[in-house]
Amino acid sequence: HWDFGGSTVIASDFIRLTPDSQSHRGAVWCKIPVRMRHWEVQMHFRVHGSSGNLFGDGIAFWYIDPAVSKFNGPVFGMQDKFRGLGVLLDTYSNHNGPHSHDHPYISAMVNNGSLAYDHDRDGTHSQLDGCTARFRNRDHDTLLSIRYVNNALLVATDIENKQIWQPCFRVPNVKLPTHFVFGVSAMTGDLSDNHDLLSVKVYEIEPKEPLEDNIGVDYRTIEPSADSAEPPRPHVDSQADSGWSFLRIFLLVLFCAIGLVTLLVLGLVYHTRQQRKKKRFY
Ligand SMILES: [Ca+2]
Repeated sequence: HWDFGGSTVIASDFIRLTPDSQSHRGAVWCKIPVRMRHWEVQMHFRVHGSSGNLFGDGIAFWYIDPAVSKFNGPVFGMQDKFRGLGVLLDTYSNHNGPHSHDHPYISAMVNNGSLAYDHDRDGTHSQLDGCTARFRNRDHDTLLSIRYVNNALLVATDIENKQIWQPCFRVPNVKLPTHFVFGVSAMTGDLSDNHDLLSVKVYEIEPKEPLEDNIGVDYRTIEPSADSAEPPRPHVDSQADSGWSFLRIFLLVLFCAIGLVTLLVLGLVYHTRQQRKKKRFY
């Protein structure tokens, strides 16, 4: 029922999505669409590496539309502008702005296919909510729970070896259709880590008080959407970036000017030679 791709290696008792080396993307995904309206996924994973403070990029859980979303891309191994839900376990802090938080950081993103994930800002513009969770290089089991019940998304961790689910965040009003697929992917870039998956357990949840669903609604056709917990803020390039952009524009203009002058000079030389040739003929 499961398929895999990229750098994924299947071992006897776990799946290695990426090895602890640069520029790898790996993924596993379930080929069977999820028919359940309310579910919980418990993911037993392990992120570990030899380096002390330089490691990345992270591992992610997905519930996505397999028709338009592909497991080979820059968002922790998923292509950008996916359709569905991503729960992103980001180990490396690319973002050093006023909205920086400690890493590893777990966040959720819901996308209808139109949003781009901003890797350089750790997705802080598009996340619904998030929490810091120190799951890396632990000697005991590390688990993640993703619950989607009554249109609410609840993400919890069990990473302190206490066998207790610690809530990470809860987001209400998350609209997701049925018949998407579950998947897990991971990515390394300049920095790396082993990203291992030990098990994925899927449970159907019977809500005590289910939502009053409209009769006749086709849950396959619901458009993925969610209310963001993050206050909207403009996307501003950092000073270093704008400085580089200015330098690039300046160089581009300079090269264009040099190119134009060279063309003019060559044109003039050619024109003068042609004139001389004509003079010789007559
Ligand atoms: Ca990051």
